[in-house]
Amino acid sequence: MTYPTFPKDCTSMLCKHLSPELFETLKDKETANGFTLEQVINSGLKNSDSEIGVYAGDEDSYEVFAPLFDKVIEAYHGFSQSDKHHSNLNADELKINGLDEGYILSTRIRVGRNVKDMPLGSAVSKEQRNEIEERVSSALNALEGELEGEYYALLGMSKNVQERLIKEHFLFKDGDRFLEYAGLNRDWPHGRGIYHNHDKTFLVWLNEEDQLRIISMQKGGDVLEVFSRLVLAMQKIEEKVPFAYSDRLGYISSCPTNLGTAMRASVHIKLPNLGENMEQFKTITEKYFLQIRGVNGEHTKSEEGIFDISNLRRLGITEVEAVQDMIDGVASLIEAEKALAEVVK
Ligand code: ADP
Ligand code: ILO
Repeated sequence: MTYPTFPKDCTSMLCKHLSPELFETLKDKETANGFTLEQVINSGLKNSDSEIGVYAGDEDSYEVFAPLFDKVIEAYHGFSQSDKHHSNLNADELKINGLDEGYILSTRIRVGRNVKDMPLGSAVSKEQRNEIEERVSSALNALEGELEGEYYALLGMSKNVQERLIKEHFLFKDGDRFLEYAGLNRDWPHGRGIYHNHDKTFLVWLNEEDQLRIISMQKGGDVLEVFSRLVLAMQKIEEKVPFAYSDRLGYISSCPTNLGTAMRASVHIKLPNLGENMEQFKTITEKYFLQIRGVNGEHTKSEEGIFDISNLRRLGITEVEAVQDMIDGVASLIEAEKALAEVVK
């Protein structure tokens, strides 16, 4: 492979950080599973509008290709090579700080997880992926109480059911082009599926970008209830299925943006006035380290003034701090929206 030509307007972290010199030092390296630089950067090369552009194939990728990944990790999370990740799941430390919960349409907190001693999704074989599905779905089907529910494999799920679950924000979409070129859609739909409890307030996605996405969600703005349910679920699942975890980087994920807590705490919220004042909107989201997504998830647009607002950083801060970023930032957005609504009255 020779040094790639990036389009002039390319702004991804891959274009920014993969210099010709760095490329030369990494181009012939591979991980213990045989994952190469070409595979790490393929999604970013094929999708020149990527924001990040790199994926890991295994935990070893973060070591072997560290000179590239560490640059991306530092730029995204503000986490340097000498930093170490820490966890804190104590819901009692969360401060609601005057958040007007009535303003929030729905709250969702998810974490990504991958199975210890298995390659990540980009490098996993079909047999390994099926084994993961079998191990994890058995553990999930044994859950009790509020978490009790059923696993539904994508293979054999009717198109109608699949589309309804996606529209209601419960299920992942298929055909994502970023995942496609990362090798994460291989053998689709084999090994993929969704588990949910009877109320659909606790869900687990299997073998999408990460091997597990553990999700707690409900209507309204009770962040504490959503967080507490997620923590219970994470702990119950980890008792049965050990996850890939590094002392330095925390939970290991396919995309470097999800390392550490692998947690994204989001609300769906109607902010029509801020939506018309993007400069003010972005000033607040930058101050509180928040990300703005559209109403149907990443790479989608806002509809009817509804936005998905979540914490941006996931590594080098604890789970409590990640959720606190979201709470404080959303409280500030709500205050700004109310003030703008008064002006246009
Ligand atoms: P992820 O959160 O796993 O990174 P996406 O951004 O693609 O992935 O979101 C997955 C789904 O979750 C989408 O349908 C999205 O609309 C939905 N979602 C995210 N946050 C919320 C929320 N607070 N309330 C309801 N649905 C949400
Ligand atoms: N590879 C895509 C998405 C990056 C961040 N989102 C995740 C982890 N789903 C890009 O580089 O824009």
